[in-house]
Amino acid sequence: MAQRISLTRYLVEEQRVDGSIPAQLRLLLEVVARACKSISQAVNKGALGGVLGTAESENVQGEIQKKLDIIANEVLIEANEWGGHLAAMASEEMEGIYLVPNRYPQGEYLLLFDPLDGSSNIDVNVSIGTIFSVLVKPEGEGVSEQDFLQAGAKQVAAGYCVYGPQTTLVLTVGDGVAMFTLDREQGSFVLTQEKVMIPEDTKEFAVNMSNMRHWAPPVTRYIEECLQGKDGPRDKDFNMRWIASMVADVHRILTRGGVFMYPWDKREPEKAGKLRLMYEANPMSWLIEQAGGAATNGKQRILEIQPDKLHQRVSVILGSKNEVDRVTRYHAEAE
Ligand code: AHM
Ligand code: MG
Repeated sequence: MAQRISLTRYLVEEQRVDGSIPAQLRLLLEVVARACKSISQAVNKGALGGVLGTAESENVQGEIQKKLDIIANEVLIEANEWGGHLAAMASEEMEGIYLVPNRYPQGEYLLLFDPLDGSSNIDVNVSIGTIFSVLVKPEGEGVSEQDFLQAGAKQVAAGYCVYGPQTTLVLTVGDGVAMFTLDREQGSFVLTQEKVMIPEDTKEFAVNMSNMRHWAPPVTRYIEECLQGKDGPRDKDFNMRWIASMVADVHRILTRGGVFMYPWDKREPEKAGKLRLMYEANPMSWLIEQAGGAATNGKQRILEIQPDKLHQRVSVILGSKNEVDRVTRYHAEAE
């Protein structure tokens, strides 16, 4: 039987052989994975665990929180605050940053997460996930929100865990993308794919089509051409998928290619997009680039955007390189 490589062993070897990660970062990633395991348990229990439904609260973006949004946020904080590897955390579900309490040692890393992505899918038993991103705290005393405002290109680790028919953890530390499947009997994540690569071309797009009439012309042009299929300029038929969980849509793209878009739309023109730069777009964009794909906001590489606030939103186009390049070119041509 082929040897099974656990997440722990993978990380130790990344540390030892490739030198991609220091020991503190390895510890941090193991703790995040442990938290994901525990969120996965809660997700699995569903109605039996009393975790479905809405909580009586709103998050900072004015969205109604689900019970699982809050549970997942607490699990991640409790798991990560005592280990000594972190200086602070930031979450889609919390208004300000969370400082590691004084009673624990302070580390040099900053952890950002969307604890439960795809919240609208929780109650209907469709795949959801956790997305995370790790930055290094800049030199200097204390830690402030400003320390988090670093471009995605500065990430030192990023990943997500998708809670679907299987629980899969997908990770990059800048040395390609690796996927780990949760073995529930052993209670450990096992390496099931390494050096994941996305095909450069695709015939599959993912976008919420019900927003089409609100998009900017370059996005409409791209989708209209896809819809014309063999009879149009693209000369091939396209397929559409939309799970409404970014984790699940990105996971499909990492597995078989495709293009994912959540573009700006004119209903709320002052908002750059729906998705959040720091918790969703940055980690996913780095994973996609590490797998040979591309990610832009239509005009600029997402990883190069300099954030000016923690909960900043962004327009997202990511996936198979040639398609992302095409949508980006349509934006340039429209200018
Ligand atoms: P959430 O973080 O509040 O769950 O929102 C993000 C989700 C993404 O996972 C997904 O791509 C998108 O919102 C779905 O939006 P829509 O409801 O327009 O289909
Ligand atoms: Mg969310």
